[in-house]
Amino acid sequence: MREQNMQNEICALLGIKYPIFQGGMAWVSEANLAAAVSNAGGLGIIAAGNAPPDVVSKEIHKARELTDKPFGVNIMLQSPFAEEIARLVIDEGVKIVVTGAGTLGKFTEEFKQNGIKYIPVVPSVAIARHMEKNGADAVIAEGMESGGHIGKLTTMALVPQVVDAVKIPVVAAGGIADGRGMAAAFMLGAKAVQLGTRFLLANECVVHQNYKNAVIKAKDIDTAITGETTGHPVRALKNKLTSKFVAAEKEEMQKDVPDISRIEAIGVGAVRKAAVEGDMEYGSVLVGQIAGMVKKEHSCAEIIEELMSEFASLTRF
Ligand code: TUI
Repeated sequence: MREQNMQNEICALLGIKYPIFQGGMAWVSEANLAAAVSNAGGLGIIAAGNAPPDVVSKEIHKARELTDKPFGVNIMLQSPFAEEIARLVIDEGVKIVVTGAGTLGKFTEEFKQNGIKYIPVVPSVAIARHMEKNGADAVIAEGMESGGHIGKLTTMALVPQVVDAVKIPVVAAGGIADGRGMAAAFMLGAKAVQLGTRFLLANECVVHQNYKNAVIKAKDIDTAITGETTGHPVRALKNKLTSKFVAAEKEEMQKDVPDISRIEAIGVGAVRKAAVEGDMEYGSVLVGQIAGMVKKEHSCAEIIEELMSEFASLTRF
C-alpha cells in the first residue's frame, strides 16, 4: 500500500491517516463504530440524529475512552436539539463538526474561535458556496445515491461542479463503497470520501442484525425515495413502510389542500424502529443505492485497508 503519499490536505486538516469518513447515520453511528473507524485511520463520526444532548455527551465520552484519534460529531439540523448539540460539542471540545439536512449560520464563528473544523454536507453548488462564505473548512458533496435525507443531484454531477465552485476541499459521498468509487471521486476532484452503507456491515456497527441482513440481501434497484411531496426526500429500502408512504402521498396530492403533516407522521420513529428494533417491514431502512454491492461483514480496519489497497492499485496518489 502506497500510504505514505496519502497525507493530502484533508488528512492534514483533520489529523487523520486516510481520507475516508464514516457517514453520520442516525441511530447507527455511535461511539463503538466511530472509534473503530478513527482507530483504523479514517474519520469516525458520531451521529447526534434526534438524540438529546445528554445521550450525545455520553457517546462523546465513550468514544474518547475507545480512541485517542480525532473523531467528529454530525449534527442533524432538523433535530429539535440541533442548537443544544452545537453548544455541547463546543463545550466538550470536539474538534470536528459535520452538519446535515440544513444550514447552521449561528455557530460558525464560535466553531472557528474554538478551533473546530466545520464540514457541512451540501446537496448543491449554491449551498456549497453559501457554506464556504460562512466559514466552512471543507464541504461534503452528497449525491442522491445516498441513503437517508437526500438532495436531487447525483454524485457524478454534483462533485465536479462543487469542486469548481469552491476553494475549500470537497469530500464526495453517495454511491461510494469500494476503491473504485473512491478513485472515481478523486478523479472528479474530491479530496476524501464519505461512506455510510459500507460501514453498516462493519463488525463494530451496532445496528440490528436484521438491518445488516437486509443490506446483504439488497439488490441495486431495491431502494425507493419517499417524502418528495413534503420537501424532505428520504431514500430507504422498499418495504411496507415505503408502500404506505407512496399510497398516502398519492392520496394527499389528489386533494386540493394536501395534508403534508399526515405524510410526515408516517415516518416518525421509523429510523429507530429499523436500526434498533430490527423492524424491516415498518421501520425506515435507510441505505444507499450501492447496497447491492455491499455484502461482506468485516471490521472497520479491514474495510479501510481494502479500500486503500484498491484505491492505490487504481491511482497514483
Ligand atoms: O442529513 C443527511 N441524511 C440524513 S439525516 C437523517 S435523519 C432523518 N430521518 C428521517 C427524516 C429526515 C431526516 C437521515 N439521513 N444527509 C446530509 C444532507 N444534507 N442531505 C441533504 C442535505 C442538505 C439539504 C439542504 C444540506 C443543506 C441543505 O440546505 C438547504 C436548506 O434548506 O437549509
